[in-house]
Amino acid sequence: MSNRLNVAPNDLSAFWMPFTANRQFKQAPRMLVSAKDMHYTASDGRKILDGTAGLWCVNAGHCRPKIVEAVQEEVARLDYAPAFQMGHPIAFELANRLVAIAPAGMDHVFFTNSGSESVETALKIALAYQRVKGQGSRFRLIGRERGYHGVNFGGISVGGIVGNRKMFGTLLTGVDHLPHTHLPQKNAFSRGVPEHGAELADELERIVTLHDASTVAAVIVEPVAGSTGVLIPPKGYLKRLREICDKHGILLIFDEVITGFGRLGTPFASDYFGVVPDIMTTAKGVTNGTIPMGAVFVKKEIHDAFMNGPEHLIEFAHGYTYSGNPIAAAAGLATLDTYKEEGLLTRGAELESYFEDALHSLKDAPHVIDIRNIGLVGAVELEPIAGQPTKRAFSAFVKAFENGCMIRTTGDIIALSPPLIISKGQIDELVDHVRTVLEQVE
Ligand code: PXG
Repeated sequence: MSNRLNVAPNDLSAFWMPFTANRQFKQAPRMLVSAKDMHYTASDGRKILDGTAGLWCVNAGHCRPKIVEAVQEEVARLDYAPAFQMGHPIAFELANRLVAIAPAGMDHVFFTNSGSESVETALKIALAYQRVKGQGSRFRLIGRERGYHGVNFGGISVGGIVGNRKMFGTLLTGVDHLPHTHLPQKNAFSRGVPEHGAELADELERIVTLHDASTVAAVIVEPVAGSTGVLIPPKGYLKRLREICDKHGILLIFDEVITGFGRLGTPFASDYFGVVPDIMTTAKGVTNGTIPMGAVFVKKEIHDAFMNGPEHLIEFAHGYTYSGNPIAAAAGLATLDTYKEEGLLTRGAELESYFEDALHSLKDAPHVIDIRNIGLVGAVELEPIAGQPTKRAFSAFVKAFENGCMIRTTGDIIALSPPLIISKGQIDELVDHVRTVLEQVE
Protein backbone atom coordinates (compact mmCIF):
# COMPACT_ATOMS: atom_id res chain seq x y z
CA MET A 1 0.00 0.00 0.00
CA SER A 2 1.36 3.43 -0.81
CA ASN A 3 2.45 5.77 1.94
CA ARG A 4 -0.23 8.25 0.94
CA LEU A 5 -2.82 5.94 2.41
CA ASN A 6 -1.05 5.30 5.69
CA VAL A 7 0.18 8.66 6.88
CA ALA A 8 -2.02 11.40 8.25
CA PRO A 9 -1.43 14.68 6.38
CA ASN A 10 -0.18 17.73 8.26
CA ASP A 11 -2.52 20.24 6.67
CA LEU A 12 -6.20 19.56 7.28
CA SER A 13 -7.50 22.97 6.32
CA ALA A 14 -8.82 22.55 2.77
CA PHE A 15 -11.36 19.79 3.43
CA TRP A 16 -14.54 21.36 4.84
CA MET A 17 -15.78 18.24 6.58
CA PRO A 18 -19.44 17.16 6.45
CA PHE A 19 -21.52 17.10 9.66
CA THR A 20 -18.36 17.69 11.68
CA ALA A 21 -17.22 20.11 14.34
CA ASN A 22 -14.37 21.09 11.98
CA ARG A 23 -12.32 23.15 14.45
CA GLN A 24 -12.53 20.54 17.21
CA PHE A 25 -11.59 17.76 14.78
CA LYS A 26 -8.66 19.59 13.25
CA GLN A 27 -7.17 20.28 16.68
CA ALA A 28 -7.31 16.58 17.62
CA PRO A 29 -7.97 14.52 14.49
CA ARG A 30 -9.44 11.05 14.61
CA MET A 31 -7.90 9.61 11.46
CA LEU A 32 -8.69 6.16 10.11
CA VAL A 33 -6.22 4.58 7.70
CA SER A 34 -7.36 0.99 7.16
CA ALA A 35 -10.02 -1.49 8.18
CA LYS A 36 -10.66 -5.22 8.37
CA ASP A 37 -13.81 -7.05 9.47
CA MET A 38 -14.90 -5.56 12.84
CA HIS A 39 -12.05 -3.07 13.22
CA TYR A 40 -10.59 0.14 11.93
CA THR A 41 -6.95 1.03 12.36
CA ALA A 42 -6.23 4.60 13.40
CA SER A 43 -3.28 6.61 12.03
CA ASP A 44 -1.39 5.96 15.27
CA GLY A 45 -1.74 2.22 14.72
CA ARG A 46 -4.48 1.58 17.30
CA LYS A 47 -7.25 -0.91 16.52
CA ILE A 48 -10.72 0.60 16.87
CA LEU A 49 -13.75 -1.67 17.35
CA ASP A 50 -16.43 -0.53 14.90
CA GLY A 51 -19.65 -0.19 16.88
CA THR A 52 -21.50 1.61 14.11
CA ALA A 53 -20.71 -0.21 10.83
CA GLY A 54 -19.05 2.97 9.61
CA LEU A 55 -22.11 5.18 9.28
CA TRP A 56 -24.65 2.34 9.44
CA CYS A 57 -23.46 0.98 6.10
CA VAL A 58 -20.71 -1.64 6.44
CA ASN A 59 -23.14 -4.42 7.34
CA ALA A 60 -20.84 -7.30 6.31
CA GLY A 61 -17.78 -5.82 8.01
CA HIS A 62 -14.78 -4.18 6.41
CA CYS A 63 -12.70 -5.03 3.34
CA ARG A 64 -14.48 -8.31 2.69
CA PRO A 65 -12.53 -10.24 0.04
CA LYS A 66 -15.35 -10.89 -2.44
CA ILE A 67 -16.36 -7.26 -2.54
CA VAL A 68 -12.77 -6.03 -2.82
CA GLU A 69 -12.07 -8.41 -5.71
CA ALA A 70 -15.31 -7.59 -7.53
CA VAL A 71 -14.54 -3.88 -7.42
CA GLN A 72 -10.94 -4.40 -8.53
CA GLU A 73 -12.03 -6.57 -11.46
CA GLU A 74 -14.82 -4.30 -12.60
CA VAL A 75 -12.78 -1.09 -12.52
CA ALA A 76 -10.32 -2.76 -14.87
CA ARG A 77 -13.05 -4.18 -17.16
CA LEU A 78 -15.66 -1.41 -17.48
CA ASP A 79 -14.81 1.74 -15.56
CA TYR A 80 -17.90 3.66 -16.54
CA ALA A 81 -20.87 3.25 -18.83
CA PRO A 82 -23.83 5.57 -19.25
CA ALA A 83 -27.22 4.34 -18.16
CA PHE A 84 -29.22 6.90 -20.14
CA GLN A 85 -30.45 5.19 -23.32
CA MET A 86 -27.62 2.63 -22.90
CA GLY A 87 -27.05 -0.31 -20.61
CA HIS A 88 -24.47 -2.65 -19.21
CA PRO A 89 -25.27 -6.14 -17.98
CA ILE A 90 -24.51 -6.12 -14.28
CA ALA A 91 -26.79 -3.20 -13.41
CA PHE A 92 -29.68 -5.32 -14.70
CA GLU A 93 -28.37 -8.36 -12.86
CA LEU A 94 -28.14 -6.40 -9.63
CA ALA A 95 -31.68 -5.03 -10.04
CA ASN A 96 -32.98 -8.59 -10.49
CA ARG A 97 -31.07 -9.84 -7.47
CA LEU A 98 -32.39 -6.95 -5.37
CA VAL A 99 -36.05 -7.46 -6.25
CA ALA A 100 -35.61 -11.16 -5.44
CA ILE A 101 -34.88 -10.33 -1.78
CA ALA A 102 -37.28 -7.37 -1.54
CA PRO A 103 -40.75 -7.58 0.01
CA ALA A 104 -43.28 -9.23 -2.32
CA GLY A 105 -44.56 -6.95 -5.06
CA MET A 106 -41.60 -4.56 -5.10
CA ASP A 107 -40.56 -5.54 -8.60
CA HIS A 108 -38.57 -2.58 -9.92
CA VAL A 109 -35.49 -0.69 -8.84
CA PHE A 110 -34.29 2.83 -9.67
CA PHE A 111 -30.57 3.33 -8.97
CA THR A 112 -29.12 6.41 -7.25
CA ASN A 113 -25.82 7.17 -5.50
CA SER A 114 -26.84 7.87 -1.92
CA GLY A 115 -29.65 7.78 0.56
CA SER A 116 -30.39 11.45 -0.04
CA GLU A 117 -30.77 10.84 -3.76
CA SER A 118 -32.94 7.80 -3.08
CA VAL A 119 -35.26 10.00 -1.05
CA GLU A 120 -35.47 12.71 -3.74
CA THR A 121 -36.14 9.98 -6.30
CA ALA A 122 -38.88 8.39 -4.21
CA LEU A 123 -40.65 11.72 -3.62
CA LYS A 124 -40.49 12.52 -7.33
CA ILE A 125 -41.80 9.09 -8.30
CA ALA A 126 -44.69 9.56 -5.85
CA LEU A 127 -45.66 12.96 -7.24
CA ALA A 128 -45.25 11.89 -10.87
CA TYR A 129 -47.21 8.69 -10.24
CA GLN A 130 -50.19 10.62 -8.92
CA ARG A 131 -50.03 12.77 -12.04
CA VAL A 132 -49.80 9.92 -14.55
CA LYS A 133 -52.79 8.37 -12.77
CA GLY A 134 -54.75 11.57 -13.45
CA GLN A 135 -54.56 12.68 -9.81
CA GLY A 136 -52.33 15.73 -10.19
CA SER A 137 -54.17 17.47 -7.35
CA ARG A 138 -52.29 15.17 -4.97
CA PHE A 139 -49.20 17.32 -4.45
CA ARG A 140 -48.71 17.20 -0.70
CA LEU A 141 -46.04 15.16 1.04
CA ILE A 142 -46.27 14.16 4.70
CA GLY A 143 -43.13 13.47 6.73
CA ARG A 144 -42.59 13.19 10.46
CA GLU A 145 -41.00 15.18 13.25
CA ARG A 146 -37.47 13.97 14.02
CA GLY A 147 -37.38 12.16 10.65
CA TYR A 148 -34.09 12.05 8.75
CA HIS A 149 -34.27 11.66 5.00
CA GLY A 150 -30.89 12.94 3.95
CA VAL A 151 -29.81 16.47 3.24
CA ASN A 152 -31.24 17.46 -0.14
CA PHE A 153 -34.17 19.85 -0.38
CA GLY A 154 -36.94 17.27 -0.62
CA GLY A 155 -35.43 15.23 2.18
CA ILE A 156 -35.01 18.12 4.60
CA SER A 157 -38.51 19.34 3.76
CA VAL A 158 -40.17 16.06 4.77
CA GLY A 159 -37.54 15.51 7.45
CA GLY A 160 -38.07 16.80 10.95
CA ILE A 161 -34.68 17.63 12.41
CA VAL A 162 -34.74 21.35 13.13
CA GLY A 163 -31.00 21.92 12.86
CA ASN A 164 -30.98 20.44 9.36
CA ARG A 165 -33.84 22.68 8.17
CA LYS A 166 -33.73 26.08 9.79
CA MET A 167 -30.92 27.58 7.67
CA PHE A 168 -32.43 26.77 4.30
CA GLY A 169 -35.34 29.05 3.56
CA THR A 170 -38.78 27.95 2.54
CA LEU A 171 -37.91 24.37 1.56
CA LEU A 172 -40.57 22.48 -0.42
CA THR A 173 -44.07 23.83 0.02
CA GLY A 174 -47.11 21.64 0.63
CA VAL A 175 -45.43 19.53 3.30
CA ASP A 176 -46.88 18.57 6.67
CA HIS A 177 -45.50 16.42 9.49
CA LEU A 178 -46.74 13.65 11.73
CA PRO A 179 -45.67 13.81 15.38
CA HIS A 180 -42.66 11.69 16.29
CA THR A 181 -43.18 8.54 18.33
CA HIS A 182 -40.63 8.98 21.11
CA LEU A 183 -42.53 8.64 24.40
CA PRO A 184 -39.92 8.16 27.13
CA GLN A 185 -42.48 8.84 29.88
CA LYS A 186 -44.34 5.69 28.83
CA ASN A 187 -41.79 3.56 27.02
CA ALA A 188 -38.41 4.12 28.75
CA PHE A 189 -36.21 1.01 28.89
CA SER A 190 -38.46 -0.90 26.46
CA ARG A 191 -36.95 -4.04 25.05
CA GLY A 192 -37.70 -4.27 21.34
CA VAL A 193 -40.90 -2.70 20.03
CA PRO A 194 -42.42 -0.35 22.65
CA GLU A 195 -45.94 -0.93 23.94
CA HIS A 196 -47.40 2.56 23.87
CA GLY A 197 -48.14 5.07 21.14
CA ALA A 198 -49.84 3.31 18.18
CA GLU A 199 -52.54 5.98 18.40
CA LEU A 200 -50.00 8.54 17.15
CA ALA A 201 -50.61 7.08 13.68
CA ASP A 202 -54.14 8.48 13.88
CA GLU A 203 -52.61 11.95 13.59
CA LEU A 204 -52.40 11.08 9.89
CA GLU A 205 -56.21 11.05 9.78
CA ARG A 206 -56.22 14.52 11.30
CA ILE A 207 -53.70 15.85 8.79
CA VAL A 208 -55.53 14.25 5.87
CA THR A 209 -58.82 15.72 7.08
CA LEU A 210 -57.23 19.15 7.36
CA HIS A 211 -55.87 19.15 3.80
CA ASP A 212 -58.35 16.73 2.17
CA ALA A 213 -57.12 13.39 0.88
CA SER A 214 -57.40 14.61 -2.72
CA THR A 215 -54.34 16.83 -2.09
CA VAL A 216 -52.07 14.25 -0.46
CA ALA A 217 -49.62 12.27 -2.60
CA ALA A 218 -47.49 10.34 -0.13
CA VAL A 219 -46.37 9.77 3.43
CA ILE A 220 -42.69 9.08 4.11
CA VAL A 221 -41.30 7.64 7.35
CA GLU A 222 -38.30 5.67 8.52
CA PRO A 223 -39.71 2.39 9.89
CA VAL A 224 -37.17 2.82 12.72
CA ALA A 225 -35.78 6.35 12.88
CA GLY A 226 -32.01 6.02 13.06
CA SER A 227 -30.14 9.31 12.91
CA THR A 228 -32.43 11.03 15.33
CA GLY A 229 -31.52 8.55 18.04
CA VAL A 230 -33.12 5.15 17.31
CA LEU A 231 -36.85 5.74 17.70
CA ILE A 232 -38.62 2.42 17.43
CA PRO A 233 -42.24 2.50 16.26
CA PRO A 234 -44.82 1.54 18.90
CA LYS A 235 -46.57 -1.80 18.49
CA GLY A 236 -49.16 -1.55 15.70
CA TYR A 237 -48.12 1.95 14.60
CA LEU A 238 -46.83 1.12 11.10
CA LYS A 239 -49.81 -1.14 10.31
CA ARG A 240 -52.12 1.70 11.26
CA LEU A 241 -50.24 4.12 8.97
CA ARG A 242 -50.58 1.59 6.14
CA GLU A 243 -54.34 1.28 6.73
CA ILE A 244 -54.89 5.03 6.72
CA CYS A 245 -52.85 5.45 3.53
CA ASP A 246 -54.84 2.67 1.83
CA LYS A 247 -58.12 4.17 2.92
CA HIS A 248 -57.25 7.50 1.30
CA GLY A 249 -55.28 6.42 -1.78
CA ILE A 250 -52.03 7.83 -0.37
CA LEU A 251 -48.68 6.20 -1.17
CA LEU A 252 -46.59 4.98 1.75
CA ILE A 253 -42.82 5.36 1.43
CA PHE A 254 -40.50 3.58 3.85
CA ASP A 255 -37.06 5.11 4.07
CA GLU A 256 -34.98 1.98 4.69
CA VAL A 257 -31.58 3.58 4.14
CA ILE A 258 -30.53 2.38 7.61
CA THR A 259 -32.94 -0.48 8.24
CA GLY A 260 -32.40 -2.18 4.87
CA PHE A 261 -30.09 -5.17 4.39
CA GLY A 262 -30.36 -7.02 7.66
CA ARG A 263 -30.07 -4.31 10.31
CA LEU A 264 -33.16 -5.53 12.17
CA GLY A 265 -32.48 -9.24 11.65
CA THR A 266 -34.72 -9.39 8.58
CA PRO A 267 -33.74 -8.34 5.04
CA PHE A 268 -35.81 -5.14 5.39
CA ALA A 269 -37.77 -3.47 8.21
CA SER A 270 -40.85 -4.08 6.10
CA ASP A 271 -40.30 -7.82 6.73
CA TYR A 272 -39.79 -7.25 10.45
CA PHE A 273 -43.05 -5.35 10.88
CA GLY A 274 -45.10 -7.20 8.25
CA VAL A 275 -46.02 -3.94 6.53
CA VAL A 276 -45.22 -3.42 2.86
CA PRO A 277 -44.83 0.14 1.60
CA ASP A 278 -45.44 1.28 -1.98
CA ILE A 279 -41.95 2.69 -2.39
CA MET A 280 -38.84 1.83 -0.41
CA THR A 281 -35.61 3.82 -0.37
CA THR A 282 -32.27 2.15 0.34
CA ALA A 283 -28.54 2.93 0.06
CA LYS A 284 -25.65 2.22 2.49
CA GLY A 285 -25.86 -1.60 2.88
CA VAL A 286 -26.62 -2.17 -0.80
CA THR A 287 -22.87 -2.09 -1.49
CA ASN A 288 -21.72 -2.59 2.10
CA GLY A 289 -20.75 1.09 1.99
CA THR A 290 -17.90 0.29 -0.39
CA ILE A 291 -18.97 2.28 -3.45
CA PRO A 292 -21.69 4.94 -3.20
CA MET A 293 -25.01 3.56 -4.41
CA GLY A 294 -28.69 3.78 -3.57
CA ALA A 295 -31.67 1.81 -4.80
CA VAL A 296 -35.33 2.84 -4.76
CA PHE A 297 -37.75 -0.09 -4.90
CA VAL A 298 -41.24 0.43 -6.30
CA LYS A 299 -44.31 -1.71 -6.62
CA LYS A 300 -45.16 -3.05 -10.06
CA GLU A 301 -48.36 -0.96 -10.31
CA ILE A 302 -46.38 2.22 -9.79
CA HIS A 303 -43.75 1.37 -12.39
CA ASP A 304 -46.38 0.16 -14.86
CA ALA A 305 -48.43 3.34 -14.55
CA PHE A 306 -45.56 5.19 -16.26
CA MET A 307 -45.40 2.76 -19.21
CA ASN A 308 -48.43 3.94 -21.16
CA GLY A 309 -47.25 6.80 -23.40
CA PRO A 310 -45.56 6.63 -26.83
CA GLU A 311 -42.72 4.09 -26.69
CA HIS A 312 -39.98 6.38 -28.03
CA LEU A 313 -40.49 8.87 -25.19
CA ILE A 314 -38.64 8.88 -21.88
CA GLU A 315 -41.26 7.83 -19.34
CA PHE A 316 -39.76 9.47 -16.25
CA ALA A 317 -37.52 12.53 -16.54
CA HIS A 318 -35.12 11.65 -13.77
CA GLY A 319 -31.75 9.93 -13.28
CA TYR A 320 -28.12 10.48 -12.32
CA THR A 321 -24.89 10.22 -14.33
CA TYR A 322 -23.87 7.39 -12.05
CA SER A 323 -27.23 5.57 -11.75
CA GLY A 324 -26.32 1.88 -11.93
CA ASN A 325 -22.59 2.63 -12.18
CA PRO A 326 -20.74 -0.58 -13.13
CA ILE A 327 -18.30 -0.55 -10.24
CA ALA A 328 -21.07 0.11 -7.72
CA ALA A 329 -23.16 -2.63 -9.34
CA ALA A 330 -20.23 -5.06 -9.06
CA ALA A 331 -19.83 -4.12 -5.40
CA GLY A 332 -23.58 -4.64 -4.93
CA LEU A 333 -23.54 -8.13 -6.45
CA ALA A 334 -20.56 -9.20 -4.35
CA THR A 335 -22.21 -7.71 -1.28
CA LEU A 336 -25.39 -9.71 -1.86
CA ASP A 337 -23.25 -12.84 -2.34
CA THR A 338 -21.48 -12.18 0.95
CA TYR A 339 -24.77 -11.55 2.77
CA LYS A 340 -26.15 -14.80 1.38
CA GLU A 341 -23.14 -17.01 2.04
CA GLU A 342 -22.90 -15.84 5.63
CA GLY A 343 -26.63 -15.55 6.36
CA LEU A 344 -26.14 -11.92 7.32
CA LEU A 345 -29.57 -10.63 6.35
CA THR A 346 -31.06 -12.67 9.20
CA ARG A 347 -28.08 -12.96 11.56
CA GLY A 348 -29.36 -10.01 13.58
CA ALA A 349 -32.35 -12.12 14.64
CA GLU A 350 -30.02 -14.72 16.19
CA LEU A 351 -28.09 -12.06 18.09
CA GLU A 352 -30.99 -9.76 18.97
CA SER A 353 -31.68 -11.07 22.47
CA TYR A 354 -27.99 -11.32 23.37
CA PHE A 355 -27.44 -7.76 22.16
CA GLU A 356 -30.57 -6.63 24.03
CA ASP A 357 -29.44 -8.15 27.35
CA ALA A 358 -25.94 -6.75 26.96
CA LEU A 359 -27.23 -3.27 26.16
CA HIS A 360 -29.80 -3.19 28.97
CA SER A 361 -27.07 -4.17 31.45
CA LEU A 362 -26.06 -0.50 31.17
CA LYS A 363 -29.24 0.57 32.97
CA ASP A 364 -27.31 1.31 36.17
CA ALA A 365 -24.41 3.10 34.42
CA PRO A 366 -24.00 6.84 35.14
CA HIS A 367 -26.18 9.38 33.25
CA VAL A 368 -28.41 6.75 31.56
CA ILE A 369 -32.09 7.79 31.26
CA ASP A 370 -33.26 5.34 28.58
CA ILE A 371 -32.08 2.29 26.64
CA ARG A 372 -33.84 0.95 23.54
CA ASN A 373 -33.04 -1.74 21.01
CA ILE A 374 -34.28 -3.64 17.97
CA GLY A 375 -32.35 -6.11 15.80
CA LEU A 376 -28.74 -4.97 15.90
CA VAL A 377 -29.53 -1.34 16.64
CA GLY A 378 -29.39 0.12 20.10
CA ALA A 379 -29.49 3.48 21.80
CA VAL A 380 -28.42 4.67 25.20
CA GLU A 381 -29.91 8.04 26.03
CA LEU A 382 -28.06 10.23 28.52
CA GLU A 383 -29.20 12.98 30.81
CA PRO A 384 -27.88 16.16 29.15
CA ILE A 385 -25.51 18.42 31.10
CA ALA A 386 -27.71 21.32 32.26
CA GLY A 387 -27.52 24.15 29.73
CA GLN A 388 -25.12 22.24 27.44
CA PRO A 389 -27.12 19.77 25.39
CA THR A 390 -25.09 17.26 23.29
CA LYS A 391 -21.87 17.93 25.22
CA ARG A 392 -21.93 14.83 27.41
CA ALA A 393 -22.59 12.44 24.51
CA PHE A 394 -19.99 14.12 22.32
CA SER A 395 -17.39 13.73 25.08
CA ALA A 396 -18.38 10.06 25.32
CA PHE A 397 -17.81 9.69 21.57
CA VAL A 398 -14.36 11.31 21.74
CA LYS A 399 -13.33 9.25 24.78
CA ALA A 400 -14.61 6.02 23.26
CA PHE A 401 -12.43 6.63 20.23
CA GLU A 402 -9.43 7.26 22.48
CA ASN A 403 -10.23 3.99 24.26
CA GLY A 404 -10.44 2.03 20.98
CA CYS A 405 -14.13 2.00 20.06
CA MET A 406 -16.25 3.81 17.51
CA ILE A 407 -19.73 4.78 18.69
CA ARG A 408 -22.10 7.35 17.18
CA THR A 409 -23.88 10.11 19.01
CA THR A 410 -26.77 12.35 18.13
CA GLY A 411 -27.98 14.88 20.65
CA ASP A 412 -27.34 13.18 23.99
CA ILE A 413 -28.01 9.73 22.58
CA ILE A 414 -25.37 7.07 21.92
CA ALA A 415 -26.37 4.91 18.94
CA LEU A 416 -24.87 1.48 18.28
CA SER A 417 -25.27 -0.41 15.01
CA PRO A 418 -22.34 -2.80 14.64
CA PRO A 419 -21.53 -4.80 11.53
CA LEU A 420 -23.77 -7.88 11.35
CA ILE A 421 -20.73 -10.16 11.64
CA ILE A 422 -20.14 -9.12 15.26
CA SER A 423 -19.46 -11.97 17.73
CA LYS A 424 -21.01 -12.27 21.19
CA GLY A 425 -17.61 -11.52 22.71
CA GLN A 426 -17.39 -8.34 20.64
CA ILE A 427 -20.90 -7.32 21.76
CA ASP A 428 -19.66 -7.59 25.35
CA GLU A 429 -16.57 -5.61 24.46
CA LEU A 430 -18.67 -2.88 22.82
CA VAL A 431 -20.97 -2.58 25.82
CA ASP A 432 -17.96 -2.54 28.19
CA HIS A 433 -16.54 0.36 26.19
CA VAL A 434 -19.80 2.28 26.61
CA ARG A 435 -19.86 1.60 30.35
CA THR A 436 -16.25 2.74 30.69
CA VAL A 437 -16.84 6.04 28.91
CA LEU A 438 -20.01 6.71 30.90
CA GLU A 439 -17.92 6.35 34.04
CA GLN A 440 -15.31 8.70 32.59
CA VAL A 441 -17.41 11.57 31.24
CA GLU A 442 -18.52 14.57 33.28
N1 PXG B 1 -32.44 8.39 4.86
C1 PXG B 1 -32.12 7.85 6.05
C2 PXG B 1 -33.16 7.14 6.84
C3 PXG B 1 -30.80 7.94 6.51
O1 PXG B 1 -30.49 7.42 7.70
C4 PXG B 1 -30.24 9.15 4.51
C5 PXG B 1 -31.55 9.02 4.11
C6 PXG B 1 -29.28 9.87 3.64
O2 PXG B 1 -28.31 9.04 3.14
P1 PXG B 1 -26.96 9.65 2.52
O3 PXG B 1 -26.35 8.46 1.82
O4 PXG B 1 -27.34 10.72 1.56
O5 PXG B 1 -26.15 10.14 3.67
C7 PXG B 1 -29.85 8.60 5.73
C8 PXG B 1 -28.43 8.75 6.17
C9 PXG B 1 -25.99 8.96 11.76
C10 PXG B 1 -25.95 9.10 10.27
O6 PXG B 1 -24.99 8.96 12.39
C11 PXG B 1 -27.01 8.68 9.54
C12 PXG B 1 -27.02 8.84 8.17
C13 PXG B 1 -25.93 9.38 7.53
C14 PXG B 1 -24.83 9.77 8.28
C15 PXG B 1 -24.84 9.64 9.66
O7 PXG B 1 -27.07 8.78 12.31
N2 PXG B 1 -28.15 8.44 7.48
